[in-house]
This record gives sequence, C-alpha cells and structure tokens, in this order.
Amino acid sequence: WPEGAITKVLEKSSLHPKPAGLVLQYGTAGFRTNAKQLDHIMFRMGLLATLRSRKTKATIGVMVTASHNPEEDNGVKLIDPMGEMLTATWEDFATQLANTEQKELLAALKDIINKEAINMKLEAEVFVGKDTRSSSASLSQAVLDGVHALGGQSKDYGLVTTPQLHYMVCCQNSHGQYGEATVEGYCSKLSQAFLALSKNASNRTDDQKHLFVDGANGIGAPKLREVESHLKKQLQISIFNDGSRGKLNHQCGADFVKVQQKPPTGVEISPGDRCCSFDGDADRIVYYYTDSRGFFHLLDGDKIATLISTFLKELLVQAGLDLKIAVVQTAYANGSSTRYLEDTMKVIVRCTKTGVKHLHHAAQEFDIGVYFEANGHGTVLFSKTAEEKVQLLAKSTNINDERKRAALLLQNTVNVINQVSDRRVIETTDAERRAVSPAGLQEAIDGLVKKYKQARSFVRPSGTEDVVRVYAEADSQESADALAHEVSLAVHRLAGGVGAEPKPL
Ligand code: G16
Repeated sequence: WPEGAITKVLEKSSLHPKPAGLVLQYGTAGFRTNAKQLDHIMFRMGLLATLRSRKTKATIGVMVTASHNPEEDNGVKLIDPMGEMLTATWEDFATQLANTEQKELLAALKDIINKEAINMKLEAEVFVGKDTRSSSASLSQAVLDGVHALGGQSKDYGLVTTPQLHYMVCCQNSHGQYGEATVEGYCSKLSQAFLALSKNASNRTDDQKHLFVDGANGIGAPKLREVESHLKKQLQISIFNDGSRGKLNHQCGADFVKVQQKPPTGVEISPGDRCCSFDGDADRIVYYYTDSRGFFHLLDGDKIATLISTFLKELLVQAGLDLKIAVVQTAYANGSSTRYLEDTMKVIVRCTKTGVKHLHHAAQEFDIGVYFEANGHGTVLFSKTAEEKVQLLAKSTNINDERKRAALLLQNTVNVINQVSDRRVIETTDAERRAVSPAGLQEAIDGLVKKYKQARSFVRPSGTEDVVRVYAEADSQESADALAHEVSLAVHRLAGGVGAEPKPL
C-alpha cells in the first residue's frame, strides 16, 4: 500500500459514509439512482478505478452522469484503458464494494487486491468528467477523494460529454497515437476528418449544410459550441434546448424523441429541416425531420447503422478491400431493419443484450463492426488489421483513382468516428427477446403477438430506471400501440404490477 493509504482510506471514507443496509445494483451502464444515495458509491468507485488503473497499468476514466435519466438522478460510468466500458468481471467487484458496510470497506478492498494480485506500489491515474446536473460537482469530488485516498493521480476534466472522456482515456493510453487528450484535440481531430469527408459532398445546398440540434438541456450543447468554429461553415448549427432555460431531458433529448416518436419541445421545425437530439451526456443521437404533409420521420440507431454500413460497404467494394463487416443490434432493432441488412445488404447481423458494453464486444469480432442500439447509442469499430489495410491503400501510388478515392474516404471515416461505450422478477434469455420468468408471461406474449401482422414484442427490466420496458412492433402504428398495451397488461397481471393497470397508448 502507498504510505499512509490505509489511514487515508479510513479517514476519507468516513466523510462519504454508506447508509447502513442500502443495496444498489450495477445496472446497464453502471450505478444509477437518485443523486442523494450516491455519495459513498462515487467515493468507492474512485477507489475501484484506482485499483483498476494499477491492475491494467493504464489510465482509467470515471464519468459522473445519469445520461437520459431525470435531473434528480445521477450515476457513474467507468471507462477501461482503450475507451471501452469497464470489463464485466470487474462489475462484480464494483457491486461488492458499493454494498459493503462501512466497517468492512478495508477488508473488501484487500479482497479485490488479493484476488487480482494488484501491486499497490504501482502508480495509478484516473481521468474524471461530469455532466451538467447540479449534483455532479460534489459527486465528482467524491470520486476524486477516493482516487487520492488510495494514492492515485487524477485529472479532472470537469464538464465534458461521455464520448469526450472515453476519447481522453484512449488518447492517454495510446500515448497520443489516437489523438491529443484535450477537448481542443478532440474537436480538431473529429472536425478535420469531417471537413475532409464533406469535400466529397461539395454540392450540398445551404439547407443541407444546416443542422438543428436539441442539446437535451445537457452538456452536449456547450460542447458542440466549442466544435462549431472548427467546422468552417461546412456544418451550420442551430442549437436549442441548450440548458439556458429548460430542465435536463425534460420533454426533449434523444430518449424523449425516440420513445414519443415526436419532435422535442423548444423548437419549431419546418418541413425538410434536418434535426437531431442528444441525450443528457451526449452519447446518444437520433435524427428526424417532418415532411411536407407534417409527418414526423425518425432516423434512429437502426437507420443510422443501415446508412453507415451501406456507405462503408460501397467504399470497401470500390477500394477492393476484403474486410468482414457486420452490424450488431439489440432486441429493440426494428425487424424490418434486420431483414433489410441481412437480405438486401447481405451484411452479417448479430443480436446482443441491451447495453453498449455487450454490443461493443460483439462488434470487436469483425474487421468492421457497426453497432447501434435503436435508441441512438453506438459507433463503428475498425480492427487494427482493417485500419492498417486502409492506411496502406490510402498511401499507395500504383492504384487507380477510384480505389484511391475510396481508400481516402475510408481513412477519414475511421477518424471521424469516435470508437471509443421489484422489476427483476422478469428474467430473460435469447438476447433478452424471451422472458423465462415469471411463469406464463412469455406464453401470454406469444399469444398476443399472433393476433397482429408482422408483429414482435418482448419485455425486460430496465437497467437504468425502475421500470419494465415493453417493446412492440407491427404492420401499423395502431396495431403496434394496441399490442404494446395488451402486453403491458399481461406484465401488470403476471409480474405483479404496481398501481393502476396501464392505459391504452
Ligand atoms: C444506458 C446504456 C445503453 C442502454 C440504456 C437503456 O444508456 O448505456 O446501452 O440502452 O442505458 O438501458 P435500460 O433499457 O436497461 O434502461 P444511457 O444513455 O442512459 O447511459
């Protein structure tokens, strides 16, 4: 142990005491609940990140955010060395540490140190970031206290988006190869690649260069303003819901738009305007527009994945590169998007459980793994081999113009993408598409689905909110709504629903 660390842990932990008996679960993206319950969790996640840094001999990230959840919640996302989410084996350590009673904390730490054979003499470094919630300042201080108590070094990035913190961690651990670990470095790397790519679409009209951005009243808005000057008017941005008036994620943001299938409040959109929405920590994006009849069209994660994989596949063919490309989705992906990708695009499609960490791992199995959750969370991963092949081709002098152009576009695409990730009575299997408990629920859902054309439905407990999510799809909006209602009634009846029965949509 670094000198004085044991005393410091004891001393500092008493300033961040755990309420006796409180038990919290590591959810889809880390711990997430009302901010009032999180002070000890943040301190302990500071401790855990410091251990993880010693174990991996690399910098670890801790982002204080509750993303799409309401303002009064908060949470923590832990970032592993290459910018990915904390490895699943350490989620158990996180849960143990979070739920250990105050007087057992030292023993719990020692247990992890022994199990993972961590050399406590090594240096440790943790990067910390936070979103704009009012509770984030004190909670990120609690994380820093945890890091310092165990003798770790820290760098506090203050207000940043989640993807920015992932980027910083990756830059630091790749010794600058991925980019410079500053907000300026982030803005300049991504915008340079964007400008190079947009030269390929030089005939865009002013309208096509204009994007309306809903900042969800969160961190995305101020951070986008910092990128704006780098974009040299190739993208003109009008930001609304920028946090100057409205409430975080309230009637706005990616989750609202996706779930409600309607534009956020706070903006008047005219037919054809190009719009998008971030969520509270700007790691989700969905696009939308209204047509001349006023109908709303959503371009969600399914559509984004389809467009990106189509674009990449065309470039691979033009470049003459033989790389294996796949799209990873979750059960929430609309059935038509899966059919289109498999049958028309002839792309491999994989389905995983909800949570970027699951999609990310599946995407790593391919040369190019495009992964998107329908809710707008995702990215594209290029394997080392894929990156090298693209770079080699882009440099080569003895290829024709078409191949060269495609290789350069692929190279800029690699750079523009930041590659970096009670309701529990319901248990699920098959990538969460079927419920195994409570008894009879899946049979009931199967029976209801049969009543509708082209229908699918599944239910699962959320890992970020205290709700059961019900998904339904069918050949018309009315049928999908009716199916969703019938399935929610079945959940209410068979899984011990609380309060009044769900109403029709
Ligand atoms: C987090 C996860 C996402 C997941 C979402 C909802 O997103 O990172 O992968 O889709 O929660 O999860 P659940 O359905 O379990 O509540 P975010 O943007 O809230 O961090």
